[in-house]
Amino acid sequence: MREERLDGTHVAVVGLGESGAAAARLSSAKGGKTYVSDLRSDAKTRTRGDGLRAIGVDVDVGRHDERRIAAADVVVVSPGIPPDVPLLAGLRARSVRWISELEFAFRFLRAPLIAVTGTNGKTTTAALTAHLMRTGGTRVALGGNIGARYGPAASLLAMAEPPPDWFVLEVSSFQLADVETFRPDIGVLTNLAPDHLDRYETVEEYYADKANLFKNADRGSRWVLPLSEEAERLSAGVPGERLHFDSTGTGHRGSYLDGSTLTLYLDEPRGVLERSDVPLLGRHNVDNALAALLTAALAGAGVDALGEGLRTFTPLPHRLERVLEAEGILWVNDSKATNVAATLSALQSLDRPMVVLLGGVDKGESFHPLRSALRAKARAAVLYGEVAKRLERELAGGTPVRRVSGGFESVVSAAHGLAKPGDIVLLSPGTASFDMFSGYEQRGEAFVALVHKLTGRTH
Ligand code: UMA
Repeated sequence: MREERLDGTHVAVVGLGESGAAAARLSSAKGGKTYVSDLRSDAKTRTRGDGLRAIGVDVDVGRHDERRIAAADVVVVSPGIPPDVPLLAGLRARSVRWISELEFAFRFLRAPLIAVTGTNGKTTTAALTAHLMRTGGTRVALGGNIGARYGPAASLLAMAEPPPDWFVLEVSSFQLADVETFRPDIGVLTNLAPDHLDRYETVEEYYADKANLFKNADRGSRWVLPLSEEAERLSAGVPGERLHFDSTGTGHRGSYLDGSTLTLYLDEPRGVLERSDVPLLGRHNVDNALAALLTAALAGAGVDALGEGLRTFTPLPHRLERVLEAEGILWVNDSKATNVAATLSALQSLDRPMVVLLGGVDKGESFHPLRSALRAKARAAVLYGEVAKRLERELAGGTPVRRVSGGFESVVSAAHGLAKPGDIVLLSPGTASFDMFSGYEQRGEAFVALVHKLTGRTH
């Protein structure tokens, strides 16, 4: 049910991160009696709390008032809070139901919605879809899980005045976990692979949350799906129109590569753009582009706008980002690859000999799955950081490796020394960066700066 106002309704928001703060703002703007709490009491959380108090929200930092939360009419839980924390266990014991911030925001969205989920490629697909639609003249509000750098949390978007023509939301499994009425007009599933196994006990549980994308499907729903067994299984029997994107098959309704042409097939096949004119590296990005163009077409974008939008899209940093080409060597920043699956996907999707930079924190994940792809594609791997010794043991006997201790500059410079004209130097570390950096963004930025320095190019 779509809501207009919350006057007199007691709303308790759990968590005061981006999404909790956004939900509290939305609740307050709609007249709800709003209470928000967070176990953290660091300066950032306190400052956020002060900002909300100023608009009349009750705020607790450093504690949750469980009885007060249990007594609220609506309880909104932030996505990063695992279901087994004491507060949620307590609420469950009292038979209190809660909803995700996504569900809460959805109830106030006053324009059609595209929701993009999947294990990888969500951010690129959501951002590209929004860009293609804007190129066609549609007013689009982009946000959700995508992160503050690219768009606000769903609850802030829901406050947009006047509302846009379309909302495009990136949605995570955590946000889909506690939805009730959530129903996108167009739902996009990029792909499915195991992930977040620190939160879910089994892959099935993770997929089950993803399947909530389809929970309120009806005959008017439209689905943009990959041609994969898992996606078919997850969406089996779901009502609505189903269209597929696939870079390997051809001829199905949806989108595909016809030779080297990205092709849209709704009423009849229409060539949209040559692969070489799409400024995105890597094969998996062809799938992301096919998903985005199909979605934007379903939302009304014409073939000319799709071609123009694909050509003019600025790739997002840290995701197979082309840094520069110098001395015949192409430098690629894939710092967002913080797990082995992401690195594997990068290796598989590039087609030149490579020197690969691997390393960072030891998260305990096995690196064995990288061995054959490295052997097939990599001239050498440069290993660094806390996990370097284990990497060296697990990759022994395959691709030549060089373990580098010392700062990141020596790591990048070792890669430079090993690369030959025609090669790619790929930073796709396969793990987190916290032993040397504040996060993957800082790691990627350091890489880009060092590449410019080493090649003598201005940044
Ligand atoms: N907390 C409590 N009590 C507890 C446990 C936690 O109060 O018992 C508090 C924490 O101290 C924290 C808050 O609850 O302050 C939880 O915040 P959060 O982790 O939900 O983070 P937000 O800042 O609200 O950011 C979230 C998404 N983060 C996660 O899902 C982990 C952001 O996605 C998203 O951009 C933002 O909402 C806006 O929608 C980030 C992400 O990494 C980018 N997502 C994951 C991914 O893409 O893989 C799912």
